[in-house]
Amino acid sequence: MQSVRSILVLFLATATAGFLAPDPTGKYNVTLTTGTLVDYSRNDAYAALPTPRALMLSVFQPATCASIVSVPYMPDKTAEYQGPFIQQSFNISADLTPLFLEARLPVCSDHPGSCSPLENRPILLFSPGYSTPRLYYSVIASAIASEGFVVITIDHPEDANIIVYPDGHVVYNNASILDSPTWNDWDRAADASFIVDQLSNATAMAALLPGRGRRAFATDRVAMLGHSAGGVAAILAASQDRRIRAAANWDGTIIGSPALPQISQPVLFFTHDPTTDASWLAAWPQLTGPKIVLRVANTTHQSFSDVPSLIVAAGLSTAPFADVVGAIVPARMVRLLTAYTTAWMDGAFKGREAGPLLQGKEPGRFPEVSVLTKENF
Ligand SMILES: *[C@@H]1O[C@H](CO)[C@@H](O)[C@H](O)[C@H]1NC(C)=O
Ligand SMILES: *[C@@H]1O[C@H](CO)[C@@H](O)[C@H](O)[C@H]1NC(C)=O
Ligand SMILES: *[C@@H]1O[C@H](CO)[C@@H](O)[C@H](O)[C@H]1NC(C)=O
Ligand SMILES: *[C@@H]1O[C@H](CO)[C@@H](O)[C@H](O)[C@H]1NC(C)=O
Ligand SMILES: CC(=O)N[C@H]1CO[C@H](CO)[C@@H](O)[C@@H]1O
Repeated sequence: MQSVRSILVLFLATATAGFLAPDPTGKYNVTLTTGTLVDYSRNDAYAALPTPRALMLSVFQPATCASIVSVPYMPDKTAEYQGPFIQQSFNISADLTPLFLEARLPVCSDHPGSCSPLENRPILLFSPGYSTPRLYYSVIASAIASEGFVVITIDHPEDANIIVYPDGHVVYNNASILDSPTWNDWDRAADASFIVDQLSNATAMAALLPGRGRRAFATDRVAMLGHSAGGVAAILAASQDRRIRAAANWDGTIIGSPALPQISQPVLFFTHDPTTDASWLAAWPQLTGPKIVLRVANTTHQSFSDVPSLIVAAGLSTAPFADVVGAIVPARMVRLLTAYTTAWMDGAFKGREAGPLLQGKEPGRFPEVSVLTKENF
């Protein structure tokens, strides 16, 4: 791993000015607003003291903007925590702290008058992997938002390994979540339902999105997706809340036995693996709507986050990290995740199951994607 060490030394020497994460790939610009929604009706099951569940959110809205600014990709406190955490978790010789400290995200300037978010767009909730902050999915969320969707990424308290709130206080992961046979996934699903409730609460939306005014969002086109445990949470949320009209699970094994009820909403699965996840096969009969399992060649479980995109944006190669992040070109991964996920959600909202891409009518567009199983459409 000498190569990684020398790359990082070079990186540290050159990256002090910061680097810009990739622009959103779609037809619109994207605004970013971060803030908190607090559910006073539910305490955190894993907080040491009774604490109402406080969800830290990033809201990405498609927009037309006069200018773009760059904002920190994550707070310094988060970056300084993530570097050593990832180094240890994946046993790599590189400490990625500088990568996270120097990364910046291109978003619309929120200067009044220079930016108009689009109205009446469908809304996608995004739930991260176990212990993973929502901030690791901002590039992907921007790409999806730039196709005309409002995307809301969620930090689930006591689950994300670190959450920094606007007032500066920090909440860390409580590993006893893993002692529960269903992890935190039902709490995550309840978080999603709470957010849908709040979307139709004009007061709550005015506090979360001050520039938007005192207006509720329509909740007739809401769906949920997520990575890993977040993908499982999306399915559970759809099972308990009919307002969530479709789900997408990016590489999330259903751990434990969450007693899945029948689910009629469309469910899309992405896997890095050449075989279909055994836990998905077990859940398959419960899914009575359109369902599909797609495999992406040359990926790993960690390909479904921004980390590979950041490595490339910093001018580095993902090759030394291929064991961890996969060999697929990160920009390609973002494009295909965006294309299939938005096609799936669009299909669900329009009442037909899928557009041409998912019906296999665009062969050659993404040859690295193969259909492992498909039913009911
Ligand atoms: C973790 O969760 C357990 C179970 O709810 C709780 O008893 C404990 O106090 C929590 N630990 C911390 C550090 O918050
Ligand atoms: C971590 O990586 C080093 C160097 O590649 C290796 O020697 C060691 O066995 C690894 N440790 C674990 C726990 O995998
Ligand atoms: C709407 O949001 C406000 C501010 O968060 C809150 O005080 C109020 O109770 C909410 N109303 C409903 C019906 O949930
Ligand atoms: C996977 O990566 C290898 C090596 O880079 C490449 O030759 C191959 O074409 C890729 N497979 C697909 C399906 O893209
Ligand atoms: C579609 C759109 O609004 N594109 C704009 C995004 O922002 C850049 C920089 O301000 C503009 O040049 C684009 O026209």
